[in-house]
Amino acid sequence: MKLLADVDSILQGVGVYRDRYRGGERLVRSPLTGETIAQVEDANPDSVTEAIGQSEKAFLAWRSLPAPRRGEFVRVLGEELRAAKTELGRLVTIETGKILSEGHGEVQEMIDICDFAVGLSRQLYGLTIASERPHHRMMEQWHPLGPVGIITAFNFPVAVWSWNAALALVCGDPVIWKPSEKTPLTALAVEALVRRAVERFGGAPAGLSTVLIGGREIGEMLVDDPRVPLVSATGSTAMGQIVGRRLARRFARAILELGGNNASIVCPSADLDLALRAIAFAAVGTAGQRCTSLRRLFVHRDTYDALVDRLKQVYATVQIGNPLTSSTVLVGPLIDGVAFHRMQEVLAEARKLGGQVVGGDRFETAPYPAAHYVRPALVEMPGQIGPVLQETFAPILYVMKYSDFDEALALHNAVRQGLSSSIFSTDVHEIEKFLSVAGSDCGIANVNIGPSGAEIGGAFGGEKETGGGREAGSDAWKAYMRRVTSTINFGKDLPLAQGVKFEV
Ligand code: UN1
Repeated sequence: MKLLADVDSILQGVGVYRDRYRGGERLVRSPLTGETIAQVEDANPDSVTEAIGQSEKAFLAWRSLPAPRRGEFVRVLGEELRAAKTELGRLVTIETGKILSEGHGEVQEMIDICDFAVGLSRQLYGLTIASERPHHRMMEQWHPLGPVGIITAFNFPVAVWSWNAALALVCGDPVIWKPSEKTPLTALAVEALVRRAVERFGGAPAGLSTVLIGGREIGEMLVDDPRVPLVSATGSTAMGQIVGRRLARRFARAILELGGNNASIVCPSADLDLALRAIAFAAVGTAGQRCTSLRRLFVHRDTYDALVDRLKQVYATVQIGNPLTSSTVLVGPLIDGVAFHRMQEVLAEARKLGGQVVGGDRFETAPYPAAHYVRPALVEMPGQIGPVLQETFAPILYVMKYSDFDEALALHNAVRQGLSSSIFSTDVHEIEKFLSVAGSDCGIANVNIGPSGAEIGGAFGGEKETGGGREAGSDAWKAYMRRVTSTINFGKDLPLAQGVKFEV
């Protein structure tokens, strides 16, 4: 009952209309207690088609607004997010189960990308290129692309939307968002904040930013609609394989951010105090439900016992529970029972293959039988086999011993995913090798921090089965625009490139 009132007051506070979260057919549960906290209505196929049509119309108006003016809209949105950070962060916690500082951190990530995008709105630079022909000039321009479909996962229910939306909006593209069916409330809260920003900004076209609640069918409609030139999708590799193929069929663009199986290497020279804290945050933080969570740990045999003993202490003492009722909790629940059962299956498989498992059991002292709290699992594995090769969205850390750095590096790269990675070392040879062409094959390679918790300034994404997409910082904006290369002749002759002669 208390949670229900909490949710109601947050949603009312940010301006969500009550009929958006009461009386619908889709039940929304909080993983904190397992109780139903709202009932939302799915968008129907007609409304999806209509929303895409509106978005297409909005594009024609929005693309003609100067980019810095579009940046002004994102600035206003950032202000709305700042003002609502406390409530929205709490709602993230209620809907995903992550601890409050991470819930608030997620909203901070939204604010940060808005700030980044505002600056970017004056920096959508094209190049001027030297032409080989006399009295000619070459240049490129970046133009808006069209409506952008955004499909997001439950674990970062609002930040991942904002990485895409803030960039897309300054780039001149309307956005259509299908949030995870597990986390529609945070999306509705963001929808209301966008509406406030639209009202304050004045002059934004209708349909600039749309939220479509529902299941896979809605995502499929976005993926298949020729009016949507780009879809950014975050989720499992299995999902990405379907989305990527379907987009390719109609030559649409994809930004895919899929599974990670992130590893760290702990070298003999590592600062173990620092490594221990970094590993704990990356492996048990967010209950192992980040795509950047640490899942594989390679520890040098000289350091192995010392580090693993201390890790076991952390695993035995880390506080698990409802983050709303205790400020010292560091590990919240898993998202649902499916995730819990999958974790148990995978641990059973690991045991069968010789894995020594500490933890991983259901955390029963929490007074919520319908919720799924677990002790994070530390699994000493005899090798990189079986479940170590796959991503399980749960707090399972596989630990493996190594003797030779090159062997550890080879094992590090010998998985199909390529999102994030890190090394703990103070040896410049090892560090530089890890970052070199022959080093980590991931999109993110860190030194003396864990693989998770990236800032928005860098491009976020990974290689191989992670899908290759890049979002947020650096030049990720280019994916949301189309490039036009122009050659301009300001002379009176017509010299042809490559010295071709063609006299008529
Ligand atoms: C995700 O789990 O999908 O780097 C994104 C991180 C966060 C984003 C994770 N900034 O861990």
